[in-house]
Amino acid sequence: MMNFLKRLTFSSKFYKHSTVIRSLCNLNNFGENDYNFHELLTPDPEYDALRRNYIVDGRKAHSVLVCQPYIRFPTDIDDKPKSTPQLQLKESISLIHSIPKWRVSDAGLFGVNDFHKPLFFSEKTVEEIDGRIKGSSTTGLFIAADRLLGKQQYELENVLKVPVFDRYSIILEIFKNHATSAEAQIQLGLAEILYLKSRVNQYAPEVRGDKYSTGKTAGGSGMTARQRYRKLLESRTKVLKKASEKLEANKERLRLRRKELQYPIVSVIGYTNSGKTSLIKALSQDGKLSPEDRLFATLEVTAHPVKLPSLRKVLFLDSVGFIANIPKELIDSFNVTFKEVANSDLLLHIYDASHPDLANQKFTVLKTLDYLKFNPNLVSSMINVANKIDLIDDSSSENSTAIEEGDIPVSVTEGQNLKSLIEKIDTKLTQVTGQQIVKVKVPNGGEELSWLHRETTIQSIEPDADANFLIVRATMNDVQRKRFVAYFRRGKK
Ligand SMILES: Nc1nc2c(ncn2[C@@H]2O[C@H](COP(=O)(O)OP(=O)(O)OP(=O)(O)O)[C@@H](O)[C@H]2O)c(=O)[nH]1
Ligand SMILES: [Mg+2]
Repeated sequence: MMNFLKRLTFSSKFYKHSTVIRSLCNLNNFGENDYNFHELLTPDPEYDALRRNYIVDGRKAHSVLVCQPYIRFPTDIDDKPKSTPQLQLKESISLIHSIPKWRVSDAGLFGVNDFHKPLFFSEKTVEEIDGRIKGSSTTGLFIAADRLLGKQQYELENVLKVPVFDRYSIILEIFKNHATSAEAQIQLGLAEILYLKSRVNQYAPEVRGDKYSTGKTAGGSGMTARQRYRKLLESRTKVLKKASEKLEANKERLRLRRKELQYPIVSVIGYTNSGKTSLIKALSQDGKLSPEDRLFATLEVTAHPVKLPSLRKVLFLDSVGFIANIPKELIDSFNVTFKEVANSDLLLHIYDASHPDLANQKFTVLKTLDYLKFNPNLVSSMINVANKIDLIDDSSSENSTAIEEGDIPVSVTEGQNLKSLIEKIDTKLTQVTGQQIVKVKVPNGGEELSWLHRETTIQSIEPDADANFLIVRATMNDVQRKRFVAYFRRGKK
């Protein structure tokens, strides 16, 4: 297996453009030299205080009681596959474990009739939660609903005397811990502001004043706390939007240069923790990639070169995973990342075939692609990869039957079936790009070679048995192939 993988990766022996490609691959280096993104992202003490008060105080390690709400008597019939409250609770616990130093002190399911009560839960349930907090080491409460109303959060914190988090704020905190590049930080910053705006509007910060006032600029400004916070958020939004536009422009430049060089882009997408980074690491042998058993380990887009069996060179893009029940604002904030993925030649959808909530995860991925308005042709040509088959022990189990015909079953960690997958990618790329690797024998140092250099992407050049000739493999579409034949075989026209 290792030999097979080694053959797929770049061999510098006859690989002319490798330096160019490597520099093109470094997507995080998107012009930071000519535009100081990091200066824009320098911490602002007042903003940080606001963030800590209204989202999560990331400086504190918390022991968290995870409350998974579920509707007792659901009435709406939709086409969504039914996840169970137990599975949702499991995912909520994983979210907490994805924040460094946080742990789960207690967890449970709590039935509700709707999500609109002033304290979110009934008074009786709040009493029960209060008892569980007092009887444990709990320092924070995670109500695993997409989003709480500001007032609900405020009232609950008043009664229970611990900070209360919703799903949106917990995901923001996980992102914050993984956002190392300017790309991730800009997009996360925009997602945070949307959350903070709704909090500031709903909460009446004046009321929270004593507990949450940042103190510093209150005196003498003549503004209420709410006005001050709004102003702060508006000015930060402007700065981040400008940075985001610059980021998008740089990405577009990078995309056009790649297009010129005719390197097809294969984006690996899928539910968080399904094995996207692991797969790209296995195919590219890129030692810098580090898969982790955490949700949202990867946030920004990174590109990784791979040479396929046809000797075609492609770039694999790794990026952020999808998750169910995520507020739309959070997806919208990552539009630069998703735009880049949407501009791929081919999508590889990798799913964890051993996961008990598989149907729901697959549904979430398709729904998200739909929401992001991905080109239907791109979605219909997507290759589905059923990963982690090493964890399915019974071939008649529900999960194993959920692998649909045409999906490629693999185990990335065991290196199982990756050869079939890579061959399928190669064939599919020929279909979707119309480009083929054409092998031609040309005179050494002749005009044909210059033409190929100028008009096509040369994949490799090897000496022929006859020293007067070279064997060249070049990527060409149909038009280029016909022009080459017309130009050199039938006389120059
Ligand atoms: N058993 C098993 N585990 C796997 C396999 N592929 C990946 N994993 C594990 O699954 C976990 C998640 O892998 P990643 O590659 O980080 O997943 P990801 O989709 O990039 O996750 P995010 O970036 O967080 O969205 C890691 O602990 C991997 O070791 C597989 O084929 N079998
Ligand atoms: Mg990853």
